[in-house]
Amino acid sequence: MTTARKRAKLSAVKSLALDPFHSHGPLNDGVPLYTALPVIPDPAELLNSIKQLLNTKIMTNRGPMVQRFELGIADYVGDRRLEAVTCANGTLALELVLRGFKLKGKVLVPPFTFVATVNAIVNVGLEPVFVDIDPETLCLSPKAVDEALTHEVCAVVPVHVYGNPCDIFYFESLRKKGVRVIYDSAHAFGVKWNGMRMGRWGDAEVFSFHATKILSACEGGAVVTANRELASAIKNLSNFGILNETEVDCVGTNAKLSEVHALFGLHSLAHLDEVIEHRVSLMNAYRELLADVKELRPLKVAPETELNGQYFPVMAHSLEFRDALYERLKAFQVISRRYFYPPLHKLKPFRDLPHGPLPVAEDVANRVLCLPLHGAMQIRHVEYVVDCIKKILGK
Ligand code: T4K
Repeated sequence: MTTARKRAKLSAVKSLALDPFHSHGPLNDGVPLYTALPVIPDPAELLNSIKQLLNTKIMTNRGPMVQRFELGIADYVGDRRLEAVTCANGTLALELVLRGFKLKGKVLVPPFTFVATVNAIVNVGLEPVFVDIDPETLCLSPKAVDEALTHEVCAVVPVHVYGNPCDIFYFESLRKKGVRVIYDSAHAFGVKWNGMRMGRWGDAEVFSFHATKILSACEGGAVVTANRELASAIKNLSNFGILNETEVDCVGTNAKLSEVHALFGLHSLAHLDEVIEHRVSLMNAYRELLADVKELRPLKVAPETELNGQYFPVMAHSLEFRDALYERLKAFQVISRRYFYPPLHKLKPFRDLPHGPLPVAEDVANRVLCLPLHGAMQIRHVEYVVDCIKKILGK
């Protein structure tokens, strides 16, 4: 190896070791406060389980860990009718639901969501139609959905944005009209609505277990449904469409979750209630401390909703103000995120899709800011962020 290459390799290793992305020490270490940080289960317990798993030599193909994780997910959601099927990630899980229903035509979807929601629709050959959101819930607006419904619409993909539930009553009524309702519940694992956990609504709900999600498998996702036929179709599609050694049922893909990811997920699930409790306490601290900061308005939460503390969004009064705050917070090592800006209909791959007026989604995307909220934070970190905001605002 040449000296220059050796030096380059060494500096790459050093920068990895110093990368604050991979550590979350106290603020006085100069480590930035990120909006999200993975929830890591107890490393000693996890490593011990991984050792045992390695001895079994069963690494994938719907092994015992995947099956235990699926039972654990369905059990946590808490409705005996439900089955959970895991996938390699939430995006693939959504794609497989759409494929499992053999849908054709248009799918109504909000433009105020993560790009994965609409990627999944396009990837399976369906036609997304952006529909505006409600200014209070930030989820799909029932009125706008009603206006966009035509005989070509085969499904709707409402997103529980930041874990805030969509108008469940409205979407349940839509199913009776023959429209498939598939919730993108990527942010909503563990959220309760009227005392019931998300996962039981619509034709299916799709969760993400990405590293930054409240329930993490590093990467992973799941479909939760009471429709056994759909569950079985998804298992088949995610395993190449294989029926048995000599028969293939359909053109499938490989969307299986590995045993190691499932094991990580099981360890995370065991501590989920504590994680939610802690994050909700941080969320409440933000609400209290920001009460006199009139320039930023936290999201309204309906009395029937118990959030999981996945994100803490605030609304500013203008794009200019939001962006200035976002930039200036960086100087204090506070890395907030503008989830979801720009709205999807402004992004290159989707710009030319036909859609009606989307004033609420545009306005919200222009003004929203997600403040740091993750399990490694303590109340003092919330106080720090709010102090920084007050300093910037000259309070
Ligand atoms: N539907 C919705 C509504 C979604 O929000 C998502 C995913 C999906 C569907 C699709 O689910 P998956 O296919 O992902 O299962 C992140 C996540 O990658 C993405 O999963 C998530 N939504 C989205 C809202 O956020 P980015 O591009 O913002 O991630 P990134 O890499 O900037 O990470 C955010 C912060 O997290 C960083 O500042 C530091 C921290 N981080 C991140 C990773 C990956 C860590 O500390 N360690 C890590 O390993 O998308």
